[in-house]
Amino acid sequence: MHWYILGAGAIGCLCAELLHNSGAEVTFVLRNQTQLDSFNQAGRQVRFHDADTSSSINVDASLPGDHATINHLLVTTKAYDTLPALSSIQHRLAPDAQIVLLQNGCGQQQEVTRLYFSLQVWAGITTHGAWRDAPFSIIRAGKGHISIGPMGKPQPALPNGWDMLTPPVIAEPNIENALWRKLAINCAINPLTALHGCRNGELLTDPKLTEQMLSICEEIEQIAHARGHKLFASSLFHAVSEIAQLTGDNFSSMLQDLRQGRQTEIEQITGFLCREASTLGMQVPHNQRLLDQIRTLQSRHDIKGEGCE
Ligand code: KPL
Repeated sequence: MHWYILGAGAIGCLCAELLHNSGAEVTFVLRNQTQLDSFNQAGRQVRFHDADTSSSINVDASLPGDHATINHLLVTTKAYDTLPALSSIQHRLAPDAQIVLLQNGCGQQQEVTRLYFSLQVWAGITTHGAWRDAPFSIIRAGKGHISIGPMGKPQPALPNGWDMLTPPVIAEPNIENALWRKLAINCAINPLTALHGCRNGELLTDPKLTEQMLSICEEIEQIAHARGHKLFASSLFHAVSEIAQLTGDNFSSMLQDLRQGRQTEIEQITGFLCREASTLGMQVPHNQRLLDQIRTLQSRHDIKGEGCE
């Protein structure tokens, strides 16, 4: 089995390791020659570290303009890069290629399923914690799991070879619901922490932020319910508080993006929620305010957004 990976960030690299360890051949599709040069400088290796261990794997790399046919593709780019990245390799995709989208946010999965209707598409979420301290060098920040499920037409529960991964990948028959759960958590934590420049845990220790988080959660829950998604056994606020506690020392991915001058995934997170609300004719003023504030912050720093709506 040969898996290509678009997106060599922390999650792309972690998945490269899982696939490599399962016996699959793994090739990154890197963005451009500069990224390929940096990969060559890293010895065409990906390195992994945690407090006590370090390891490395060797993987191949190609560029979008190459010609080898792609039958199996994992996409771990930022959510907003999905369509441009896929279109850069469209000429290489086999007509019935298998694609796994493992990213934050919502909307892009449905778009890919609609636009690339001949392909077999799975979407997924992961709770693995990892971050990149240098190109192709990953710090493990907590073991988690990956859940994958088919999008659109009837397909096998997992793509080829993904039943061989360790730890086992969870086959999630209702992946849309899982995507909504992850979206709800990201909507509640990411923009607030990004705006206030705080760690996830501070959402629980600052009463003003906790109150804001509660209002945000109530709006998300109303939209999810209107869309037919029951999110958690407890309230969303309760579930989010647990995650904010568990990841208390972390800076959310949105805050990290802002600090590093990168575009955030706000349009695929809170933007998606606000678009859903508008389609349903419902109001989400607290979430809309967060969306506007992050857009303003991005434009102040001259970070390009998608300008949805
Ligand atoms: O997924 C996350 C993110 O930062 O994107 C959470 C769960 C909020 C942890 O930081």
